[in-house]
Amino acid sequence: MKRRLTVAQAIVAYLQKQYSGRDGKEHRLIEGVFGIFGHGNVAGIGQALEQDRELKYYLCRNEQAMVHTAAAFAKANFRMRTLACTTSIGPGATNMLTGAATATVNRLPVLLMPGDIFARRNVAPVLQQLESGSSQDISVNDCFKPVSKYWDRIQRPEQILTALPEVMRVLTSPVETGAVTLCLPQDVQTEAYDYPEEFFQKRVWEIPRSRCDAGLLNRAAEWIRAAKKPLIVAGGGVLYSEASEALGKFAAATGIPVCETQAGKGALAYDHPQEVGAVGVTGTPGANILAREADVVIGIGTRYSDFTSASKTAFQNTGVRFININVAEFDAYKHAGLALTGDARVTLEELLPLLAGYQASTDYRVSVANFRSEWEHEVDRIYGIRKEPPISQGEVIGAVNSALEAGDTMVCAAGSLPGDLHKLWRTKRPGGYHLEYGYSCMGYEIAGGLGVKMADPRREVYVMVGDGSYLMMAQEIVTSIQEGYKLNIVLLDNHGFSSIGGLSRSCGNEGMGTSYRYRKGEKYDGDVLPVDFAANAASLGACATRVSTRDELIHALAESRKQTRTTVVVVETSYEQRVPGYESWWDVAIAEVSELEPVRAARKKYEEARSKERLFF
Ligand SMILES: Cc1ncc(C[n+]2csc(CCOP(=O)(O)OP(=O)(O)O)c2C)c(N)n1
Ligand SMILES: [Mg+2]
Repeated sequence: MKRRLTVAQAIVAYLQKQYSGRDGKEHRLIEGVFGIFGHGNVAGIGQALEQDRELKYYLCRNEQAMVHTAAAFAKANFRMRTLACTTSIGPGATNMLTGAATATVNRLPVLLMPGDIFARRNVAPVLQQLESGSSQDISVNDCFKPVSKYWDRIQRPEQILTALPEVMRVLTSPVETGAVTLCLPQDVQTEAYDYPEEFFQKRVWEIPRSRCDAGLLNRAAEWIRAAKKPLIVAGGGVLYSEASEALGKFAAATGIPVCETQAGKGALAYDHPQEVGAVGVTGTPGANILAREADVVIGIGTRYSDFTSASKTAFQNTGVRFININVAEFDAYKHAGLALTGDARVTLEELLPLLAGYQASTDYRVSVANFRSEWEHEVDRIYGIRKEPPISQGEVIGAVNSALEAGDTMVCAAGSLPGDLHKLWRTKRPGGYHLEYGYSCMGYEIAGGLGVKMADPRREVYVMVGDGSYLMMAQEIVTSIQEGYKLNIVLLDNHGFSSIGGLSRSCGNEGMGTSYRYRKGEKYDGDVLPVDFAANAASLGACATRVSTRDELIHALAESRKQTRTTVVVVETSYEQRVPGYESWWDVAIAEVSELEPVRAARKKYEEARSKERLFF
């Protein structure tokens, strides 16, 4: 039996039959398709989506944003489901590049289908075509190659018979996943072919729980038994493997403390007795002191970014050894680790019996408990700051944290918020803390919040966004209103880039280009720019309020929760009052020579700090 369809119709028919499966549960893998139409897709994929409504179509405002929405949707679904994205050729396509990089860096599955120039070629150059004198086999879509985990261009209708299964394999591979780009020349999209009927039957892509080598597992148990100061670093892989319960049991049974990366935060609830909070550049004092002294570090589902490793200065014990549980061999071997290549949940479940009778020493467990209670006091102190307006960011975080119920999710991505949230946020359940900090992409916040809401519309989603990020990409408020996916957006207006301003000053400079003030001669030293964020949000259709005191903020958050459409609470916050760093450092290279004394002083300190960077062999 054959079905005569266009390439676009066949893709749409195929995608709706693809499922992911794990632990006996099945999920429709591609929940729907976001897209903006142009001549490169309207008559192809657009036509197919319009005639076959099984695969739901969503309109967004910006192609970069829809990729963030898809990635956030996938992250909130622990990578069991995702969304596809269709664009026209040229700028519509390349607008997705930043989103693709964000998804790939964060190891999140997204399916991108940019339109492409005519395969037939005779009408070239078509509108928006990049020409090349050295090859006709080139288009702007070639830019997606380095940011995609799979990249293909369909030149003939029958090619999708072999391309689409590869697309699905990569999307559902816990090791390989990331952005998958399928370039669709605009003429090929509309060409018909007799596709075999079986191609459109339901297919379930089982996401395996791969098991680690038994010998290596035994060796890991020996290393842990011999350890005096073991420490677990929980990364995003713990969440994607849905291994929180297994980790909680492992930590409770062994007494080994657990610290968390940005992607791993929420792996354990903040009140779990072994949970010592954020580690690395934006870590808590306890976690960072434990990391500095640890003799065995058990990294679970972490890629050891510089924020986690404090630019390779976090682990200072001369004899430190790493045991890395990771589904990706690539990550498992990092830091010369004993590579337990396998799924986090089953590996923890199989490792625990090998540690029967083992407990971290009483002294060690007491010090963990002390670090925990000291940190709780510090969070209370920062949440409890009562600054005159403009109020402090720490207070705002405290107020928002109290406004959330257990099932809700907080979303953020860039600026000074991620570091403060990593330290201060009290996460109640896995998935409750959603930070895009692999790419820390300004503009992810609202678009990402939409994806999180779509993943489970029953929950309240709180988006925390700086004024800089908001100005970069706020337009998906319109999409949230059109689709009826309500977001609670909290906009922290500190009139500029407090994060980069602080960084600039710590490097001996004066924070050039980081404040939203009028130009006065050479500098932006004038009055604050009169940007009215509440009016801006209201003009997009949101329910917007402006507050200045903490009490007003708490009231506005309560009101916002009751609303059925997207709300934006704008709160002015202090540019200067910052949450400090604790026991850590980040390598941002400082000018080796300068006319400015503060830069020379910063360089001197930098060289001292850098001497602590380690290589592991
Ligand atoms: C797309 C993008 N461009 C630039 C940066 C570099 N960057 C990181 S934070 C930041 C400023 C963010 O400003 P805002 O959202 O107001 O947060 P604040 O620093 O004030 O907390 C910049 C420019 C980035 N992370 N992403
Ligand atoms: Mg700001």
